[in-house]
Amino acid sequence: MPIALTRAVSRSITNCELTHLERIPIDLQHAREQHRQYEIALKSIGCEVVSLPEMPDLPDSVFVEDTAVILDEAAIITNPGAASRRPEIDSIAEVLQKYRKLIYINSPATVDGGDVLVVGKKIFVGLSSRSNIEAVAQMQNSLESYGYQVSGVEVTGCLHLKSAVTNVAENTLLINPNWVDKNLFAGMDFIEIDESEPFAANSLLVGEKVIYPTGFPKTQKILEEKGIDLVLVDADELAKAEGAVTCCSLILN
Ligand code: CIR
Repeated sequence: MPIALTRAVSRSITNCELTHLERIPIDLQHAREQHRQYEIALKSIGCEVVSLPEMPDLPDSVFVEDTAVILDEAAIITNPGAASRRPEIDSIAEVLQKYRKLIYINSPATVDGGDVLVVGKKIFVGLSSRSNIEAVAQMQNSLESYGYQVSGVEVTGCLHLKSAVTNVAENTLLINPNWVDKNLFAGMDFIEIDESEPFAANSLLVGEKVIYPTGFPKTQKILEEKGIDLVLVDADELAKAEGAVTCCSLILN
């Protein structure tokens, strides 16, 4: 049974980091209800949900994805690109050390988990405002012995690489080709988002099911027509904090 680590929405979420979005009010109760539904969706697809307590003073702490990268052999504890998010990592490391050997990323390297796309033994790191080439080098160094190949990829127009591209099935990527170049992922199959829904590329694959937001009906239809098995969740309240469905969990297979 996969384990999904989540963390309760912080009461200070309204002070979250924002890069590409204007700040608009976030309804805490609504965000918490949608987060609860997300946890229910994770359980419905067979995950054991380990729900960590709220961190009242860390606005973005619900977005646990950014604090770690889970591999079969180890967990990378990131050094988040936004200084406000670095205090999130210690408590995640404390939990993850029960399940995995830990590998730490150290300054000047910075990386957010949202920038790290793992496809088999290939690891793509978005070179974004949060993640840099030093992190690519540190990850390559630490993971070479496990057979991983780590590369940095340019990403534009969005916060993280996984805003632009995620796995939706074995060897198949859901992608916004305006934000990341398809040619970087040689040998993969692609499903392109509907162009009118630029934020539609973030989906969470667990086993053969995909947790997917209700806000992108055109891309949803494209996915359904391709036979992707979707579990739909409302995620528009946390989207105001620039978070999406991958961001709210760490999955340990
Ligand atoms: C941030 O800017 O760090 C948060 N407001 C949003 C993080 C979303 N995380 C993700 O896409 N992995």
